[in-house]
Amino acid sequence: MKKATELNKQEAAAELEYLAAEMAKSDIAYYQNDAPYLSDAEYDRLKRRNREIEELFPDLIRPDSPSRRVGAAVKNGFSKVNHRFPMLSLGDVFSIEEVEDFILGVKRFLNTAEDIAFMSEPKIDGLSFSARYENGRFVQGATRGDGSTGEDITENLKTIRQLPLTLKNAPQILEIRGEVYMSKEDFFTLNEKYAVEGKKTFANPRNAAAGSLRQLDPRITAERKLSLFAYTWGEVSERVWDSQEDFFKHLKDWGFPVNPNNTLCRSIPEIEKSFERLMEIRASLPYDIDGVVYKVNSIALQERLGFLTRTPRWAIAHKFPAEQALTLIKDIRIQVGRTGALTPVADLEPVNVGGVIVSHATLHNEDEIKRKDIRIGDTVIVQRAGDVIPQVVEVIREKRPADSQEFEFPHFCPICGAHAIREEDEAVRRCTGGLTCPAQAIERLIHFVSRDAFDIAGLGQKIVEDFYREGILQNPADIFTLENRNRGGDDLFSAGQGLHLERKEGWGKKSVENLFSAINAKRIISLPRFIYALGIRQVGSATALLIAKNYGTFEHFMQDMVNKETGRLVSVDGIGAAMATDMVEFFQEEHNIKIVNELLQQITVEEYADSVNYDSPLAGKTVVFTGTLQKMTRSEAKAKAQNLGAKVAGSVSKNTDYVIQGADAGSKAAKADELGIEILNEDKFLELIS
Ligand code: 0OW
Repeated sequence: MKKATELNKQEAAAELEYLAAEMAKSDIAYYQNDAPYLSDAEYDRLKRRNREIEELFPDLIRPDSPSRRVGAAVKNGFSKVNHRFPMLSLGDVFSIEEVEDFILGVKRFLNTAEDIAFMSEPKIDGLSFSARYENGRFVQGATRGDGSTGEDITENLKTIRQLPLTLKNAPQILEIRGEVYMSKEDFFTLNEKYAVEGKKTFANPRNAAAGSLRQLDPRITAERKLSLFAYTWGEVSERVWDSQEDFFKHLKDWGFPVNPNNTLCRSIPEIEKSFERLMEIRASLPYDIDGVVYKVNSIALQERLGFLTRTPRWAIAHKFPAEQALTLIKDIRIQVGRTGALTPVADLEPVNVGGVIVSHATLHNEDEIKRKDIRIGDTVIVQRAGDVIPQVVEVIREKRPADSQEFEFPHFCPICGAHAIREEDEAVRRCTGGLTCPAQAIERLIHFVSRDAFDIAGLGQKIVEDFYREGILQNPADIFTLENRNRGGDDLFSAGQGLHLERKEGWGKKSVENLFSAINAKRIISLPRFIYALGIRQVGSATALLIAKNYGTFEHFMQDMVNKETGRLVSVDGIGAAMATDMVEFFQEEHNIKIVNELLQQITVEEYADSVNYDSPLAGKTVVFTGTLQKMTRSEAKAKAQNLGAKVAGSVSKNTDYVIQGADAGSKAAKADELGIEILNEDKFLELIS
């Protein structure tokens, strides 16, 4: 074998091509069939030879070279990636009956009685990723984030040997999605190493994988052993597969690891069998799974079924039963949330539940405590289902100490002392202190900076509590004036009064600067996030998304709320009258308006990109369907109308705008005639929505 220094350019290029092919072959053999084609020593020898030649001929470095896998460290924070197609989540079910309901729902939506094939896939408990390839080369990697926007982890994904850097015979644009995970063995080894080094260990493989993938320095990611399975796609210039099963074949041809337990099921018994089998082998699998994902196999049917707000209608996650354990209740505390709700929490004797140490469990509310008669000193069964917070299932009466007392639920707020009252129809007891209650103000601030809201790194619970108690942060608007106030404002005379955080205990110039740059990085925010961040009662991130979709801008939304205009709001499927009342009430409070207006001075709330296109002839209209449609089912038609901003009503009334009449129309058409409401036949409807 010639020395690298003796090679000419042509020989070097040829040998680099050979080395890349050998190492890629070895990667695929190792990861797909668990049959290493080369020993680690031989693989490392090829890698070394490859690096030697590349150092002599840097312009010959190939895109699929292993030396491309470890890049430079990212500076401060990841840049954002907007997903062309949202990275969806999955609805959860916990029993085979619910799976049957799901399948019935699919059949009903498609108005078919024939059996539908489903792909059954182990639900890998890791971190979702997206890998974008252009002209067969890996160009960008991203995390799921909030489903619409993720973090750019291109450099980190490259360090995972199982991720092909180049693809043969792939569509010009191809986005592959899947799950990055850390195997149980690699997790155990890493934690052992960290324990010996006195470093913080990870609670479970998923946290270890997430922590490793979201490292700013890819060299650290490279040290952690990460793996991946591919299981779906995002943007694709030409979809060359027509089923999930066919897609898995393409994935394997391209060199992606595909889970060997994926199974095509043609009936409910087969689905049930696949679930039982995965439950049996779960403990012996080299990676964590927390359930089974069932997907309609045919892509054509998937496209007809479409999506709900955040989840597909054609897939469901069947979660494994929760893990349980016995332990002791040492104390019962009352937490006060940002809406003033008093939530009882049990402090437990720490116990291992399904591999995770649990030391707190929620007791939900006072009715739950009474119903289960839970007392301090009781021995109880606790259970943990996935990442849901642990809960107390029941008390073991025989182990109750003789002197145990019933728990008295307080009628005053333990934080501010204000009276805590229960509305007659509510299970929850709320503090009446409002924003003067520190707990609510603090919880509101913590919610405001949390991951699905402003996601301000560096403003964690402890800092928010400190800054609140010291009067540095009283409400969300104060976050964005912090830097200015730290300096002492712009006008000279107040300069002396600056906060000078850098002089505070535990702070320095650098950490204060990092905090300000983290805050400044979030002065532009998406509309759903901003609405969610306000912490309006009952408005979670899914509802915030619906509002964004239907209002397009914050001003539109706020205007209607201030004017108590709830027409558009209640016309949105998924927003009820009670929710609308809470939203209107929020904007009737002067204090909230003041904070919102101060915030809008400091930040920019983006217009919602794909809000309901208001030029669609159905936007804001109320439609009623009657009779049988020929070209699609009633459910498909309803979903299409809703996606165009229409409200679909069940019966004809004076505020119906259109009646869409299929074959054999009934009384609704007659009523429409009577009220002079426009009647469209199916073709006219299709014309309108195309
Ligand atoms: N965790 C998984 C898994 C899977 C996507 C496609 C459309 C919606 C879900 O193993 N095997 N298949 C999918 O299919 N998703 C999965 O995980 C998702 C990602 C985010 C939430 C779920 O964990």
